[in-house]
Amino acid sequence: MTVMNGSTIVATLSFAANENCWPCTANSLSQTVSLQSGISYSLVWNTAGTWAGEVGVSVVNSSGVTVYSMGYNSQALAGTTLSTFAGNCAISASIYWYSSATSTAWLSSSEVLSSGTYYAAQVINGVQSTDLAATQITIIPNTSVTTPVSACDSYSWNGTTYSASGTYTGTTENCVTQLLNLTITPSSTNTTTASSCDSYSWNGTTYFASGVYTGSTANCVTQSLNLTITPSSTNTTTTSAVGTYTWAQNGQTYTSSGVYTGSTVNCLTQALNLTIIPYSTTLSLKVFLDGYYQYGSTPASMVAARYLNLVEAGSASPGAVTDVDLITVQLRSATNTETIVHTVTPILQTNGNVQCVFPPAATGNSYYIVVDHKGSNPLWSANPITLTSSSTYDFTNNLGSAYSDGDPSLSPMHTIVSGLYGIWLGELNEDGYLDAVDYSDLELDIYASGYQGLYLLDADLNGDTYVDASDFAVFDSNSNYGAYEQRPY
Ligand SMILES: [Ca+2]
Ligand SMILES: [Ca+2]
Repeated sequence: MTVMNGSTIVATLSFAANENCWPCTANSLSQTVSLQSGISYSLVWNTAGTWAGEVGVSVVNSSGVTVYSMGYNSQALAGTTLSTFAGNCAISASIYWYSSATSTAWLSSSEVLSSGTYYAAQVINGVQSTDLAATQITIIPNTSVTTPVSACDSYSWNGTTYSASGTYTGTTENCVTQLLNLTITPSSTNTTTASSCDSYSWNGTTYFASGVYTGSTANCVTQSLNLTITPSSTNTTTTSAVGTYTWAQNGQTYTSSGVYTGSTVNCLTQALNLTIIPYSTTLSLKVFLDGYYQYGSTPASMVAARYLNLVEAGSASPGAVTDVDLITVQLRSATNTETIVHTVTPILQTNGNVQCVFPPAATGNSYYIVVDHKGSNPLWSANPITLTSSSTYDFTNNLGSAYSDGDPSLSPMHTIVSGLYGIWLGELNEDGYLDAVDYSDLELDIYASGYQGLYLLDADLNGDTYVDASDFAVFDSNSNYGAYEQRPY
């Protein structure tokens, strides 16, 4: 057999003749043929011999791979090209490392290299290059980069979810290993309980209703607000007191009227609507005007003269149906009767009562009580009276209650009916005497009443709103007595 490159015999495969065996496996010939890469070769069986099954062929490449096989009993193929091969065998390259340029033994593949110069040779198909390449080896120590991470409950890294704190190892690239220093913190809630009136501000938000509100989360702790809102309300206590008032709610003492605010508990504010009644000296008088007496009344009563006049005059606020008229009550010094210490102008009531309120300084002092009406002489108390904070004085049931200068011909008060005494009415010109001189004033009022429609006239001596002949009857009777002001000096 020959290995041909075209028509050129590259190699001749020969075998010893006359081998008489069957099969002759014990007499196999193995022959290596070197081929040039990049060129095709043909294996040619030139001439057959005597025996039908005289030869078998196996072609094995340098890598040990059988690339052609022909069994025995193939004599018919004699004289033919058995196979064509390409010389470009598969390259199997590797690097051998040497510790020096002159070393003949390469280093074991398990040799641990250190930084320095090594020499490398390439081996292809078992053929080593003749040159050794000096190669600078730099050993890079393994390093790691640790990434600290804090997470709530769990953390995913490189496709893995971690739920516990710890240090985890990730990939290594270029001698750098990634490490994860993981801190896992369980999520939790920090609840703040608050109660407020009307509204509550929390973390910049104002809430107006009760409820549970969620705030910000930091370090795996979520803030929560359990809020109770109560509407504000006020409980007002209304009361009055004389002089001062001490509010038990707060222990404070007040001396003037007003609305005061006390403490607030559970959104309920206490308030005090206080009326302070000033300290005073009260004198409860009883006095009658003779002309106004309603004959036969029981108990004795007077005409509501001022009220009736105001009603007749069309006043929208005529006062009370028990109002008789305004009178003047003076407190005069007991030692100097010309000195008027206090004066009030109360409204006389139909039953004769009249409330006089003097300043508190009047209490404890002694005064003459002087009562005057627009149609009468002043009526003096018989003696100075020492006032208390609440005094009474009755002119109506006792003649001796009025001052008398001792004139036996003139009683200081008019006996209206038995046991009932009153002020003489009819002194109209303010000269101190109730007499005929006053008649001209009466006539003027009769004219004013009848022709001018005027009311509240001084000469309405019986309180029926008009000044006419019926008032003259009172005047005529009283003027005959010649009443005058009886007073001490
Ligand atoms: Ca007079
Ligand atoms: Ca009258």
